[in-house]
Amino acid sequence: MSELIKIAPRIEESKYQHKPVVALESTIITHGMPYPENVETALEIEEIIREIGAEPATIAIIDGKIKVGLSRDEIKELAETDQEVKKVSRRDLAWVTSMGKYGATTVAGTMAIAARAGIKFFVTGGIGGVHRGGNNTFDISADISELGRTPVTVIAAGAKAILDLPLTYEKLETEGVPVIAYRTDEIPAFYSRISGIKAPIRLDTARDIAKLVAAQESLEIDNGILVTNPIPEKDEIPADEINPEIIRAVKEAEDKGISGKDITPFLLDRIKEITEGRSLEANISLVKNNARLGAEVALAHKQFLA
Ligand code: PSU
Ligand code: MN
Repeated sequence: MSELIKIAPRIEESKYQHKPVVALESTIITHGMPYPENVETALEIEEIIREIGAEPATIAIIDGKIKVGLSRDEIKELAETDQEVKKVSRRDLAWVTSMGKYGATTVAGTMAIAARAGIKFFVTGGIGGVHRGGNNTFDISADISELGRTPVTVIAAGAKAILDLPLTYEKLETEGVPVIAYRTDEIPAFYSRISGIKAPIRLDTARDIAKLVAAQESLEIDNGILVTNPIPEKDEIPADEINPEIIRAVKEAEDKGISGKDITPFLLDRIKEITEGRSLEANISLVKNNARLGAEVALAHKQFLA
């Protein structure tokens, strides 16, 4: 493996002992949530994964080295450093490592590294997708093409509601990505449990999801799988409440000329302000919920290993 990738000894040890490892991204820490909720949440989701019996591996770039399995101190360092921390997608990996900079990996960036480190499961909040108006701007997250090319199973609360969800799921279909909805007939929409989009595949147990992952492996279909897990009911923001706020934030981004990789962090932050923190609470709740399911699936997958 590349000398630019440093795998923590506890992760190597877990792999050696066939203990399941669950990857975690770091853009959600540096660009997705404010301080100190970002650090608290990052550490809490690691705990949730450990309690279920899997090993968490948060991935980020520190001083030009890609670290798989950050320590608690490194997670704090990433959130607290005075250095600029780049948002790192697949295209940025070579640049940020070669310049010796700090970087937080997105879903696409994390998947690319997880696959190289032999990690098969990855938990996040929501994936990127086709932005609203993306049919004109071509702003389609690299998360989509990564799912189309890298064999990692991503557990998320769906694509983020700030996106054009129907177009996002069309693209995922084109990329050949199995999209599973957990215990629901509709794909969830991040802050809310429903999207109006019928789930292509509904599965009701972690075991059935793990079995699908094993079948995909057996067939050597080497692209990603997306598991969508609805936010817990008590923390849901119903679609008709959050949608007008999203439309407002998208309009503001347009007026300010914000585009490219800055748009997702801008929208998440504005929606948090507009909803007076309610969207942040929802985001924290859904990531924890995904951590639980992701660890359960990773554990269940063990029984299907040849
Ligand atoms: N999900 C969250 N918060 C986030 C993100 C996802 O709950 O901050 C990040 C992920 O890292 C995702 C990225 O990969 O936003 C998508 O950005 P873009 O649309 O620029 O590809
Ligand atoms: Mn983009």
